[in-house]
Amino acid sequence: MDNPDFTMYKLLILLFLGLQGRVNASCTEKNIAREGTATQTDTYVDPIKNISLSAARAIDGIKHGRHYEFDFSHTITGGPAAWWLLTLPRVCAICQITVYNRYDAPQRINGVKIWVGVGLTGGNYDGAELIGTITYQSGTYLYDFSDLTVKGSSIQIQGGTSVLSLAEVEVFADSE
Ligand SMILES: [Ca+2]
Repeated sequence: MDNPDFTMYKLLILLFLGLQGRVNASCTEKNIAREGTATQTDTYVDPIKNISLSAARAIDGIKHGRHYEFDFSHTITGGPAAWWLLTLPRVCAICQITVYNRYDAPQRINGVKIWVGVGLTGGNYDGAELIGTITYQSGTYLYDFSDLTVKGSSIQIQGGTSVLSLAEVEVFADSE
C-alpha cells in the first residue's frame, strides 16, 4: 500500500490530467475568424465617403456596426442570393459562431442563415450544414450559436430578406 503522501501525489496528477482534458475539450476563447479570408456576393460603396463596405470589414475586430464607422460588410444584392463567405486556412472543429448585427437598420439581419461546410464557394451550399436562421429581435445586438459540433473550413452566411450587412462574425473552435 502506498504511503499517504504518495497517494496524495497520484491524486493530484489525476486531477491535473482531468483538468487538462476538460480544457482541451472546450471551446477556445480565441476567435479564429480573423485567420480567414472573407468574400461576398458584391460590395456596396458608401456614396458620400466613397468607402467600400467589403466582406473583410466583418472580421476587422470592430463590432460597433454604426453607419459612419464603416466597420461592417454590406452587399448590393439582397435576399437569399446574397452571401458572405469566410474561408479558414484549415478544417476546424467549430463550437461557436457569433454574429454581431448592425446598430443602424438592424432588422436587415432577419432571416439570415448560417452554414458551415468544407471548401464552399460563394452561393454554393452543397454538403453544408445549416447551423441556424436568425430571427431579428429588437434590442438584440449579437446572435450566438453555441455548443456546436461541426467540422468545416467555410462559414457561409446567406442573406435573409434584405441586403446582407454584418458588423462582425466571430468563430471559435475546439482546441486540438
Ligand atoms: Ca467589423
